[in-house]
Amino acid sequence: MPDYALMNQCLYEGKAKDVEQMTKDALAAGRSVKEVLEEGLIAGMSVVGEDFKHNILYVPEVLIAARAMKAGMAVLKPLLTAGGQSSSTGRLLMGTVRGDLHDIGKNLVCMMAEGAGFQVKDIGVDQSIEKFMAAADEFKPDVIGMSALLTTTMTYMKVVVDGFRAQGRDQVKFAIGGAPISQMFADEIGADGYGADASSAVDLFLYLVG
Ligand code: B1M
Repeated sequence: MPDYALMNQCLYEGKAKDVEQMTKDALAAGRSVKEVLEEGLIAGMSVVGEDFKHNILYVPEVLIAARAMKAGMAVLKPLLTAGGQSSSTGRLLMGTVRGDLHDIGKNLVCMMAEGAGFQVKDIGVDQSIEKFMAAADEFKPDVIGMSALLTTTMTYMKVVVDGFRAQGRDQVKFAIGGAPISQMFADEIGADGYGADASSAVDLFLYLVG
């Protein structure tokens, strides 16, 4: 059994190389991607989040922990995206909304959607409605997924949904997610659904492309 407590501690301390190696070792020991992701990486990041909230950790330390998390995710990426070669399930445009720089959760959603066969265009963080619209014009997505981690940026999701609807672009579906997002908020802003985590986000995308 991998020592997930140690892996969480290494992530907390931002030891990217150790996290990367432990992720490889856990997979080599036959542990599932889901287990390694949830118990090794996400669990470590939750402790970071708690200590960040209580001013035990500050932005620089959290950034370093995020880098370690990404090192582990890079090992998992080929496995999470495997099986998506046909890319015929649907087209997904993903971005984190304006003012928000958090991208770890969004990246996971993108990887898992790719693994489910979606063609994914990730436009990155801090994206304005103009950027979503320009990318949608070019990529012609079935679903637009938006991520927000801050209570101050989640309201921008409504700006994007309203902007598309105001132009009569009703055929594209909107899926939203991120730590402060709920189904109630999705209903409130007229989004087509909410994903609590990356795998329920993919279930939602599949449902939306019907
Ligand atoms: Co920030 N941060 N942060 N941060 N940060 C939070 C979000 C916070 C909750 C921490 C805390 O106080 N406990 C808090 C927000 C409080 C609030 O708004 N109520 C916070 C704050 C305050 C801030 C700053 C304002 C701090 C400051 O500067 N004083 C600042 C804002 C910067 C900005 O964006 N403008 C800031 C900065 C940062 C870093 C840059 C240091 C770093 C981000 C690095 C990066 O992403 N590249 C960071 C981090 C790492 C966090 C925490 C610790 C971890 C987030 C994370 O990656 N989690 C976070 C604490 C927390 O969330 N508990 C925190 C792991 C990830 C797998 O989970 O992102 O939730 P998550 O994604 C999940 C689901 O939410 C869902 O699926 C994912 C996988 O299961 N999901 C979707 C996400 N997006 C989806 C989209 C979908 C569907 C599902 O679309 C359909």
